[in-house]
Amino acid sequence: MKIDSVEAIPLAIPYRRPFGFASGRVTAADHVLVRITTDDGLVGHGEAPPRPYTYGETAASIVAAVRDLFAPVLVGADPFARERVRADLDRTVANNAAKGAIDVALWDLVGQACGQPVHVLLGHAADDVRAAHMIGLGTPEEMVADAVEMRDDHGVDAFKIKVGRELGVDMAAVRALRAELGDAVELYADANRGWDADTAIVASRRLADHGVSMLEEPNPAADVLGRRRIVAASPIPVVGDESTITLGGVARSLLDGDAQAISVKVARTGFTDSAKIVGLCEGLGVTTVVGNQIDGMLGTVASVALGCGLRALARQPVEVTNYLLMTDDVLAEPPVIVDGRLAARQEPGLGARIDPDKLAHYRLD
Ligand code: MUC
Ligand code: MG
Repeated sequence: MKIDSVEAIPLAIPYRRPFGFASGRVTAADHVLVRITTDDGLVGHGEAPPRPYTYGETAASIVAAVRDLFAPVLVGADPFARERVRADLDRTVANNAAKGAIDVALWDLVGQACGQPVHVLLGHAADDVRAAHMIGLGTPEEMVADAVEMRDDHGVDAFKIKVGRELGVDMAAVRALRAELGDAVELYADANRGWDADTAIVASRRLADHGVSMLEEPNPAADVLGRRRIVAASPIPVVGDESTITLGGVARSLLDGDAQAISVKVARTGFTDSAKIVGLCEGLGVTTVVGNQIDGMLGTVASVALGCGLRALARQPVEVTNYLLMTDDVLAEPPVIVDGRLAARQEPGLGARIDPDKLAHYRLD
C-alpha cells in the first residue's frame, strides 16, 4: 500500500457562540481537513485546527505546508512506515497541527488496512472516556450557565475552567462554579499564560481552597524563574500545555521543573508522538491528560481514540466537548456524549465518515 495523494481542505464552520481564553478567542472553526488516499483506494482523515497564538499556524499556512512541504515526501510512502514518514516530516520544523493531522490520517489508514479501530491498535485500555468540559471566559453567570448546560444535558462532571484574567474576576467565577456544581465535581483550571508569577502563586492557593485539582500554563514558561517559583509554591500541580508541544519539549520542561503534569493533544502530536509523550511521562511518574485544541468532531473522535488506547490517559477525564460549540461539522455521525462519557468508535481506523454534501458546503477551496 502506497500513498497516492494528500489533500488539505480549508473549512469554515460557524460557532454557536464565541469561545474565549486568556491567549485568544475563536468565533468560527477555520479548520483544515487533511485527506490521504492510497493506491488501493483507502482514505484517511485528520483535522488541523489553526492556532496562531499557540503554534503560529493559520489555515493558509497549514494548507501551504501540507501541499508544498509534506505532500511531496508523503506521496509514494507506505502509511505503515510512520517512523520514516515522521523523520521526513520533521525535516520541516514546527507546523505542529499540520503534522498532527497527517499522523492521525496515517493511523486512520493503518487501522482500515488492518481492520482494527485505532484505539485497539494503540493498546485498547478502554472503550469509552469520562468527558471533561472546557468552560470559556465569561461573566461568572455565563460560565455557570455553560457548566450547568453540560451537566444537565450531557451528564458531564469534570470541568476545566479558563482563567488568566484579573484574579478577582476569575475567583468570582470559580466560587460560583463550585457553589453551583458541588464538591463531587472535578474542577481544574487553565490560565493560558495569562498571569505573572506572583499573581499565579496567589491564584494557585486560592484555587486549591476551592478544590481545584490542577493549574495549566499559569504564566509564560519563558519566564523560567517565575515558572519555577510557581511550581515550588503551588499546592496544586502545574500542567504544561502550549509550553510542552513536542516530545523533546515535554522532556525539557519536566527535567527543568517547569511542569508536574502534561496535557497531550492529538491535534499537535497525533497518535505517534502522543504515545511517546505518555510513555515518557509514565516512566517519570508524571500525570498526562488528553487536552483539546478546540477540536471539531474529527479531532474529538481522535482524542477519544487516544484516551481509550492508553491506560495512563484512560484513567483521567478527557477534554472532548468543544465540538459542541460548532453549529455543524463535516462528519456524517457526530460524537454523542452519554452520561458524561464518550465511546470510542468500533469501526476500523477512526470510524469517522465524512459527509460529502457537508464537505462541499463548508469547504473554502
Ligand atoms: C487549551 O487547553 O489551552 C486554548 C488555547 C489553546 O491553544 O488551546 C485551547 C485550549
Ligand atoms: Mg491549555
